[in-house]
Amino acid sequence: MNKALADELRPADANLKTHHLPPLKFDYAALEPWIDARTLRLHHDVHHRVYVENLNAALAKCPELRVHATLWLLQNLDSVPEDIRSAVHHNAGGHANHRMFWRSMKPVAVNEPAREPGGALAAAINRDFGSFEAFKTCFEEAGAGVFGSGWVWLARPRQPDGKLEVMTTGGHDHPLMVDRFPILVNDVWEHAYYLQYEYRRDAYMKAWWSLVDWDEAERCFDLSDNSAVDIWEDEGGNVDQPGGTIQTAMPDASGD
Ligand code: MN3
Repeated sequence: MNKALADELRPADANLKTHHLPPLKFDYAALEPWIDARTLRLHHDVHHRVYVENLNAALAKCPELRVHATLWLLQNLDSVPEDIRSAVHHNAGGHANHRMFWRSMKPVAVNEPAREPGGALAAAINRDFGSFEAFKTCFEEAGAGVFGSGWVWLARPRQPDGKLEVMTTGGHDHPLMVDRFPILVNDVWEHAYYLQYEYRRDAYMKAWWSLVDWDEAERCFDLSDNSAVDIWEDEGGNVDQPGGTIQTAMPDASGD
């Protein structure tokens, strides 16, 4: 989305901007058996919702920041007052990362063959990792090596012709905070897998390949250069329009 269109889509009173929990594109049970319905429901309806609510609560104290998307906030934390900086950092990151995580997956059709990337992304993976299998091993090892809570990403440096990289972030930090465009992400916080896989993060990560939406990853790869920087700054501002919140009767829980 270009800047002019993004501005046009903003609410007339920009100060009324509120962050919203985006609905899932699929049913809670649609990712079974790889991610079970209970895990998905709690993860989306409780964990992600709490990040959104806490972000809005923090920003209520600083209305001038309510014109900005989550990715802008994460890249401009110096502009956030110190008393809410930590809350904005954690919750804007939690919101932005989960939004991308849900879009990174889609249900598997009956008898669907194993998924692989295509197009320019497949060529870049082969060029920069040697093969798709080598990339997957690299990604799984990086995810297994995250100490505590964090995320594993396929990303690309924010420079012309930057090579693909596997990287990890702690907490809810985002690749753009270290000048990387994100292409694919997996959540390796325990809340993403513990109910189903217990301590076996490696089994969860291997199962997760079945769910990857490579069309979405290819879309992100196409955006991974500086000519698309406005789009990245607006992601999170205009994709979470009002009306997307799923009403649930889940008990309150902490963000973690
Ligand atoms: Mn999570």
